[in-house]
Amino acid sequence: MISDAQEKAEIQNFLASPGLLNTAYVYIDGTDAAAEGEWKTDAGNVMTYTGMDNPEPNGGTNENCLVVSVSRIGDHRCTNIMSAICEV
Ligand SMILES: [Ca+2]
Ligand SMILES: [Ca+2]
Repeated sequence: MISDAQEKAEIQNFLASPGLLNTAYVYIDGTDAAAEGEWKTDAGNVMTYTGMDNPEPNGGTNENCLVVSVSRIGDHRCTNIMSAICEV
């Protein structure tokens, strides 16, 4: 879960690292599949910060997974996601 703008920037900087997935969308543990517009982590915790960039979220009930790329956080179709990023 991304907690704030600083963590968002750190993750986007990481994705921009040479040799990494710098054009891909990566799943970051958030979904509004259960209730449209109510973003929760996979563990069920309500997210107070998602870091989404205008015009996201824009997928309604068709896009229920939170993804990050080097330039944007937004909702995305859960079926299109190739990779995930994990916090340890
Ligand atoms: Ca949605
Ligand atoms: Ca979207």
